[in-house]
Amino acid sequence: MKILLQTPRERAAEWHAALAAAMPEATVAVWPDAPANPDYALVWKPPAELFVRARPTRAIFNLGAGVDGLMSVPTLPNDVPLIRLEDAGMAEQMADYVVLAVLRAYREMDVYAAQQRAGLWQMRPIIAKSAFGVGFLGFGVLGDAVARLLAPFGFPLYSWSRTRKAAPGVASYAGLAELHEFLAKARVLVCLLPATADTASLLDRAALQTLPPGAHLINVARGGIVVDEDLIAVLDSGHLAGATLDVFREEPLPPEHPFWHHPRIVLTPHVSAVTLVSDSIAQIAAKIHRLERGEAVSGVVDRVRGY
Ligand code: NDP
Ligand code: OXD
Repeated sequence: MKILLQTPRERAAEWHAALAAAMPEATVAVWPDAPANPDYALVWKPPAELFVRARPTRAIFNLGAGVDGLMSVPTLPNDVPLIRLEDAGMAEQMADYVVLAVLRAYREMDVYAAQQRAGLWQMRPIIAKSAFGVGFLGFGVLGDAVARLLAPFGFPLYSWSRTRKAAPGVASYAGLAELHEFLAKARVLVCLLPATADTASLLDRAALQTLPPGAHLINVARGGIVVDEDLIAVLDSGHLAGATLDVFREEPLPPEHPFWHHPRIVLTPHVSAVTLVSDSIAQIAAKIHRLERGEAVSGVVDRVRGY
């Protein structure tokens, strides 16, 4: 079996070693080496040239949960299944990150930090948890896992997805017709949607203004879901209390971007859930073995929906 591996260059040796150990029966080529017809390709944001030189015959594995960086490659073969990572150690990281951000918003830690810098000793009234709903915009593998970790803290939980969900303790909203009703409940909005044609710029001024006054946005999905200027306008107007941003339209975030120094924005460099090599390879190797036995696998991307 021939496998083509393409990863960020600095981690190629680590990926190669893990794959070779998990699949000793395979011959692994590391991009830019490229066998013409590998059985499988494991890729992350591949260059267009890759699929010109090497056309996988059995499946293409995306070394991440979001497939936007793969779906946008113009040479992507349309007759081979695309399979994405599902959790693979990312859900726990994402849950830690989001729970921290929700609690920081609820306990107004950024307000206290500003008061500290101003030498101000001033108590703020406690906020009733019943008035502090947390809404998950996107409730798939990661949204569901984050909600489970957040549940014991006692905030009302809401989800919005394409199809209706039945997670215990989480009120489900589905489809565009229910989006604004959902947004009005979310004192904290956690964005965990994939980047698709349908979700591009979904969080514009109208959507952000539908959030309750004092709301907080946590975007850990993709930057293109948020309209940057609209977010800044809604923060500056005081309608939104803050935003925690891990993802951006352009990454790295350009030095001149106003997000960097906005007093109500906390940002991190796309680290809320990093791809773990050993978990990811274990998941992919298990799926390859299933495919080789003629069995179905989960995580196959629906190309029409885009995720
Ligand atoms: P899933 O595919 O499991 O979940 C996606 C969710 O979004 C589903 O609930 C889906 O609804 C919903 N959705 C998609 N399109 C629409 C739409 N048009 N309208 C309403 N709901 C929609 O993905 P994951 O949970 O695994 O990952 C989510 C995203 O997180 C990834 O696509 C990626 O972009 C991002 N990510 C970011 C990371 C980081 O480090 N910042 C790390 C990993 C992922 P339904 O369930 O009904 O299909
Ligand atoms: C992913 C990511 O989609 O790292 O997995 O953003």
